Amino acid sequence: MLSPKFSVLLAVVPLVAGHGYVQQLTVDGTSYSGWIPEVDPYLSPEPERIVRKIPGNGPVTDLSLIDVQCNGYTDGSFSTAPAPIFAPIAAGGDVAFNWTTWPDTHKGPIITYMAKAPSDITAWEPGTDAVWFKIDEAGLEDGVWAAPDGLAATNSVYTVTIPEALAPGQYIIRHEIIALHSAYEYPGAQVYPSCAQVEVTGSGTGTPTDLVAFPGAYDGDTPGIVFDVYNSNSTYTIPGPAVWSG
Ligand SMILES: *[C@@H]1O[C@H](CO)[C@@H](O)[C@H](O)[C@H]1NC(C)=O
Ligand SMILES: *[C@@H]1O[C@H](CO)[C@@H](O)[C@H](O)[C@H]1NC(C)=O
Ligand SMILES: [Cu+2]
Repeated sequence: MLSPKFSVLLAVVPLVAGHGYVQQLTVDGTSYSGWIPEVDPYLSPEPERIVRKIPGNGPVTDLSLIDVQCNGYTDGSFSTAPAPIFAPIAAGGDVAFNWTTWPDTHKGPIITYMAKAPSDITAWEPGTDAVWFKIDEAGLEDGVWAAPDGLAATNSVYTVTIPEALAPGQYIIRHEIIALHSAYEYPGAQVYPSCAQVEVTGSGTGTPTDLVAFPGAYDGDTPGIVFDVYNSNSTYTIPGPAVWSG
């Protein structure tokens, strides 16, 4: 049985074909499926993923909405519903995000944040609290964009290292591509966020700084949100705070 909402999404998907999402993750060497929006909602029972649900393969452009946090939803309204499970990872370990084929036109940065759950991550929604710190970023280097150029060189897989100094606990990893092909004005930049749930082990005691909120971190005045991507001989300022590396 399709809800009215899914009927609408199915009607819209062909028009927005050519975007993307994280289809698979490798966390400390173990492979997990992402939330597959074309398949998973229609399976019974619904599969349990470490990734918070996304409504489809499209972007978020109104950066004031909660949708910019995880591109997620709960029944009937967009939100950030927790996923039922999480993946273990040792601090210093790698998370590899395997994106669906990324469109050539969608040039932009790849940015990764984390946020520490105060208790059970399978019940935590950060809302608009400033809890997110940046652990990785890649933008424009010598004319080469993180997306799609960097991804094309790595089979669409982007790998992030969890800072060795990070304190143990349960975290959301918010990984995103921002596509800039329409970013000459706001709204225009297309944010494709994906939220994975992990439990970090180790003996780190580092305290992340520069915490930001989603929504909140980005708006039309944030450097790197409005940008003329067709002028490839310009320098690009990656949005958001400095990277915390421990
Ligand atoms: C990415 O995930 C897809 C779907 O699971 C898989 O077919 C593909 O081999 C993966 N790519 C890499 C480089 O692991
Ligand atoms: C970019 O512009 C500068 C200044 O006009 C020029 O010196 C440089 O060679 C250009 N770089 C590229 C990659 O076109
Ligand atoms: Cu697109």
